[in-house]
Amino acid sequence: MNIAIVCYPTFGGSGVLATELGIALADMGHQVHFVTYRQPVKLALLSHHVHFHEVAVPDYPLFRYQPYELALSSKLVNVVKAHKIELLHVHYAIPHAYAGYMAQQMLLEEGISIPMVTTLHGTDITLVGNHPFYKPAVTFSINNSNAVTSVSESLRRDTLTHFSIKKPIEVIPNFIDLSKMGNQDGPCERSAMAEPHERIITHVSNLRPVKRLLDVIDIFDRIQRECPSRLIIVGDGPDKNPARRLIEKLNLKSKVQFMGNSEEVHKILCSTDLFLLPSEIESFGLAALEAMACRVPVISSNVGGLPEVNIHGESGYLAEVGDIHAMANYALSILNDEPTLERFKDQAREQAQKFAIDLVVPRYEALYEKTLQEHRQSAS
Ligand code: GMT
Repeated sequence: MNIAIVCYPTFGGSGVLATELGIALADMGHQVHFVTYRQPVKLALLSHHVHFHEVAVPDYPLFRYQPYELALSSKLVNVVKAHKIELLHVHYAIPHAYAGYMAQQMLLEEGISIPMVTTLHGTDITLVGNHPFYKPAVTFSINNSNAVTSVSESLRRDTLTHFSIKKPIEVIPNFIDLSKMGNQDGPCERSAMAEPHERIITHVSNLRPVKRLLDVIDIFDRIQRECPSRLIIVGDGPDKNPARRLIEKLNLKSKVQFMGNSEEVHKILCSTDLFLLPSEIESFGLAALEAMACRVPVISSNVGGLPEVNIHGESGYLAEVGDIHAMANYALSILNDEPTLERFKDQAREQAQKFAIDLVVPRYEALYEKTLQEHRQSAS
């Protein structure tokens, strides 16, 4: 099948997931065309089956805001025609589903009819998409997609609660390639990050307020008072400076390391003992799944899709948003003794196996086939 995938190419769950999906589909023999404004960060290698088409938006003095949707939909029209694309798969509704719909309409004028699958990832529904500025366009784009998926049952419920949706939404969870994550070929460089007697705690995110980075620091502060440990923060974003100030205030500077954005998170996770994700909102928590795949137990909040990923008392623990006391206590109950930590590590990896790439990607493939078939039937 010739498939066009539209996604954000940056660090962030939806872009990472879309890229991994495209690579997996290409390995299965499909032709995959990524259409976005930059080569996705995880798309290191292009091949006979993986292609990248850049959406360029030329600047013009009249524009206060560059019309990205326009450029994207025009690019989609050109890519569909040039590469005989049979199906569009857009990740993150804003503005991708809207641009995809416009491309479909333009193509129809030329007698080309192709279906569009929209995957909802989280903030496109719970945070950004829910805003009255965007809501009518998001509702319209979802209702006019040929098929809609969400990455968790919780996100499906949120979508149906907040939007007037007339389409069925299929839950296809995010997935993980266990041969890449948690299957380190080289040695783990633990000694570069901590002393042998110290535990390593890690947080990975885009450091936006919804991730509650300050809670991460507070939880770590409580942990390190009872259990010698270091905190590694991977990612970049607006809460970095407020976090630095809190670290200074709590006198934790020598114990916390900022690593910036990394394409090799697995090299940090392989040395990690515990992962913290105390988010305010989280439709799935791909970062938690990546940690679990690397045998790292997770302490998270209990919001959104997190309880579907992190199982309380098995792969880690969950607590109410903002309950840093409970999160620190749960963390210490895992870290304080070696057999418990080892048990949680094994259980975390076991839980991650339920989201193995081989189990999930065929569900997308089956959905594409079903959507194509229905589309052909309705056209004839
Ligand atoms: O976490 C973010 O804000 C980034 C966002 C994205 O679009 O990359 O993540 C969302 O999609 C991920 C992949 O499906 C999910 O794992 C994240 O939970 C979700 N983020 C939120 O819901 C806040």
